Amino acid sequence: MSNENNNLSLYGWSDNLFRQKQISQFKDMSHGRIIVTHKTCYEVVAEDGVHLCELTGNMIYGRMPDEYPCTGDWVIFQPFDANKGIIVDMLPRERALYRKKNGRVADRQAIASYVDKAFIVQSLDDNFNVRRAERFIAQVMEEKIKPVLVLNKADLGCDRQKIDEAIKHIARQFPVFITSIRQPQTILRLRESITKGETVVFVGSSGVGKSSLVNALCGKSVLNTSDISLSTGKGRHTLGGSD
Ligand SMILES: Nc1nc2c(ncn2[C@@H]2O[C@H](COP(=O)(O)OP(=O)(O)OP(=O)(O)O)[C@@H](O)[C@H]2O)c(=O)[nH]1
Ligand SMILES: [Mg+2]
Repeated sequence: MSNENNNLSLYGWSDNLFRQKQISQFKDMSHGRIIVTHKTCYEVVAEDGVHLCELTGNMIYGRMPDEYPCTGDWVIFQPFDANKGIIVDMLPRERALYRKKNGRVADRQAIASYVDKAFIVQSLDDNFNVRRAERFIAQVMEEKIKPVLVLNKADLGCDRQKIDEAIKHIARQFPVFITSIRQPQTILRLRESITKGETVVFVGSSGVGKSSLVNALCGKSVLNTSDISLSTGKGRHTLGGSD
């Protein structure tokens, strides 16, 4: 049998995932990828469009907080009505990022999975901190996700020589991009580093420009930035693929 889901391959569907699905008792149902996580439901992109899905009882009870589906997970669902569904199974998760709630490992929550690259964003002001960047790099590498350092707000007039010196040990091993949403050529270079079908996430402190960078990369406003509202975007996680 072969995998013929051409459009989902843009979202990362692979022969390996196809084989994993064949092992599930629900292998004859639809599959798709979670693209947005709401409080009690999920938006799942499937071959025939996006379905708003809830979890079946089996998917809710007896699970640890980090075992609940998250954005990026591949799931099997039973479609019903137009564009609705019930998630009945989840394919084994790989390359995930987690967040510790209340600083406790036992309370950790998955925030994104099947991530290929993590753009670790800092802004070139007080936020710039080499040790923090190193910690993020170590964390994403543990999950076999490729780290990329993005130093944003280059237009603020930083001391480039000092910055280059501070990060040279990182730049020897990993890609580093110096960006500004006000300098289109820096955004172009960042975009060229993302390949088709790849899943990338943006991580970093609030206000460093993650949403602005995603918007600049997409060439349109897909996420709110703090200029517009401080409270929007809750429950959504920035998970950008290329297209
Ligand atoms: N000068 C300058 N400002 C920028 C740049 N990128 C983003 N900003 C501004 O920084 C502020 C925060 O940007 P956001 O994109 O909302 O930051 P964020 O990282 O998404 O923040 P959270 O969503 O809170 O995590 C906004 O006012 C942006 O306009 C840049 O390259 N240069
Ligand atoms: Mg944001």
